[in-house]
Amino acid sequence: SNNKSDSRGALIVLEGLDRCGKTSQCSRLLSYLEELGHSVESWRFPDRSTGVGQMISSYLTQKSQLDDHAIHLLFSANRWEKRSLMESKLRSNTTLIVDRYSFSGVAFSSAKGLDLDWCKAPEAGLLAPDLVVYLDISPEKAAERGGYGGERYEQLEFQKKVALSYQMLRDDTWKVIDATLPVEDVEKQLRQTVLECIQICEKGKPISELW
Ligand code: FDM
Repeated sequence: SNNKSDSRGALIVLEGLDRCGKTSQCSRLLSYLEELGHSVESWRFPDRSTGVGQMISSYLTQKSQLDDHAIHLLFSANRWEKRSLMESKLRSNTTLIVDRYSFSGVAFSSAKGLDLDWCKAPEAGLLAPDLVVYLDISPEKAAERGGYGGERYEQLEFQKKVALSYQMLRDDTWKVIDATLPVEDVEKQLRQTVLECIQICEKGKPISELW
């Protein structure tokens, strides 16, 4: 329907390997949408500010060890604890730009060898993104950009496995952007597809759930 009360914000997710440029594109996109007068917020997962998020952060910075399944479920719990806030933001017409989501959860854990379906299961029932943008870069090129910060997963061999996992998850609803293009070109493509997505959500596209 075109009822104005059905209008809602869009759930936009950016995914990609470490050093693909996601985080800077998220902040550029945020400023752009704000300038256009949209109500918009920038989120990221893991959200390290919560109790669960602090456990995740300590794991990523190698201050603690956890079983692969256990950390997987913590990443998922970290999304579940934000689910209701996420839904109310969308329903009150705020667009969310999210740096990593369930696809990171599945890609990183399955890259360790965990079963893909097992990895997907705890994500079922979380809000489905209206748009997933994959910033595409090879693990080798990403590593050349330097600045791997020494967190647990920031190693070329592991990133190669993550890239393969992302390939399995990708479907034709994802918007793939070549992340090796100049920043402004990536930004331009991103803006266009995001504006289209926001328009569809404004027209009352129903909220749906994974998977
Ligand atoms: N990561 C991120 C996961 O392993 N599972 C998840 O569910 C999410 C959201 O955490 F290496 C990994 C991906 C990355 C690390 O992410 C921290 P940021 O974007 O560097 O904070």
